[in-house]
Amino acid sequence: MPPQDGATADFVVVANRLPVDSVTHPDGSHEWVPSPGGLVAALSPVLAQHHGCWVGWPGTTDDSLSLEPFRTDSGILLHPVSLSAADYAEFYEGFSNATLWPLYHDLIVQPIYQRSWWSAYRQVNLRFAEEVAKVASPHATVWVQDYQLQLLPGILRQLRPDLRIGFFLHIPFPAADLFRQLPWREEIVRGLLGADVIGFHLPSYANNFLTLSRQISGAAGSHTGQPDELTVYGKAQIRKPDAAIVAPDGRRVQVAAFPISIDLSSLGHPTAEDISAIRRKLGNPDTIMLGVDRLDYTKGILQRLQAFEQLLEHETLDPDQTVLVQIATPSRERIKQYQQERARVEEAVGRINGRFGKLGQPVVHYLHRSLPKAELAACYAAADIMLVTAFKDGMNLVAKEFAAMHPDGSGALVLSEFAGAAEELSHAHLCNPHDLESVKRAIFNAVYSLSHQPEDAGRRMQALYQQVHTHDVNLWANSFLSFLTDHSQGGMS
Ligand code: GDG
Repeated sequence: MPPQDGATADFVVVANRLPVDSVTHPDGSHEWVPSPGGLVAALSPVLAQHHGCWVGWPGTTDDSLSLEPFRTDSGILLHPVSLSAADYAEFYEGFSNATLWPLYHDLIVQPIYQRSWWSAYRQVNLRFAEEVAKVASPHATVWVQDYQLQLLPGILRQLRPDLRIGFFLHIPFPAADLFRQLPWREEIVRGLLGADVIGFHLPSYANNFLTLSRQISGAAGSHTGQPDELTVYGKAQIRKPDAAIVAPDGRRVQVAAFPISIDLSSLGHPTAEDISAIRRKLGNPDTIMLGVDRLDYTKGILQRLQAFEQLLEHETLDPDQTVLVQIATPSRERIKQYQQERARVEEAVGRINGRFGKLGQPVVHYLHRSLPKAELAACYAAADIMLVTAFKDGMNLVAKEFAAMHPDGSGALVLSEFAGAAEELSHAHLCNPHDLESVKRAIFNAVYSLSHQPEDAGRRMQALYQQVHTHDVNLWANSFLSFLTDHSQGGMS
């Protein structure tokens, strides 16, 4: 039962991270500063309307900091869950990011299966569930986010059967044959089946989950509907029957696809002067290429650099007239594979600049840090060609952000077929990142279309812009929440 004291909420979002950053001032005082991302922007109206609460870890293992719940200026209750340094190492870096992340991204690196990490994952999921159970009003709607919290729906269903529970996975869901490697596969599937609705970016991920839950005995009962009848909400307007699974407790669990998108209004509005300032700083080359990624082995940064290097080597690209800006945001830096990836990327950047740069004129501008939002927006707007070459990516918001910053049809997008975004952004220059020739061909085609087929290039970019303009993150959030309302018993009205 919910507690009788303290603030409770009709709508609760649960994510690994709270949307805040910890800031310690020079005088030693401390405050939490909101860090609004697309998800917060999309959910803020619903959170504000329903006196909503966001439950999550505030991003620090410093246990001297106050972890009391607090309200943002817009009235959203932020409810911190603490993680110790050991939780961070085992639950976050271990099970979430060295077991599940590589397994769900098709084994680009080998997942590590370690029992102590699994135990930490269970304990942290339990702790999150207990916090949600405290803050959720009777019959509240709870929306659980992502792979770090897959056991939470099942635990919460037992603690609070009155709740309406939705789950959304932000990363791909792998083929059943890969997932079945996981020693704790039944527990994860059962955890997810605690939800009323399980949402994925793409129908193919949803189908993988349906196939898996059919194969794992004891995890799920019978199925209704055909996976190939899945509707993509927020994309198709027609509602076909969806696939549902009958959970072991007899509830029907709906499985559907909701492709996430971006908040166009919060992207920033660089001026013509901002854009020319960036082009000037880069030496006013004919072509600016741009990569923006967390430094993650799934993103294909090294392959993109290799393709760029070979195009310079074969004189397809002119090093005096082309630059590549690679922004690589630091990520999961204590995990070995991330350290290896960084070393390889930085070695390639050094080599390419050593081979093709001149004094004061590098061909690759590499930043290993996070840029302020306004500067990132100006980079998107200044870039001619965006390079997104992920080996596997749930969606990839960077591709959509680039398209959103080119409403006039300027620029071109090179996009991996293995990024979820490729389904909607089919007017991009698609490539297979596992095949260097394919990446080179897509980059060449993008350069060629800008210089020799401007009308075709303009038509492509305008189609990309239209897609993201008409399918934003609000459509995603509203589609999920109204589907959840239609397919469950309890929850807010
Ligand atoms: C996961 C899934 C799925 C990047 N550098 C800077 C910066 N960013 C922002 C981008 C973009 C976000 O980070 C990255 O989002 P992605 O979608 O590209 O990738 P993941 O972080 O892997 O996200 C992914 C997503 O969840 C949502 O469901 O699309 O597939 O892996 O918004 O703009 N922002 C700032 N400075 C930077 O230097 N300010």
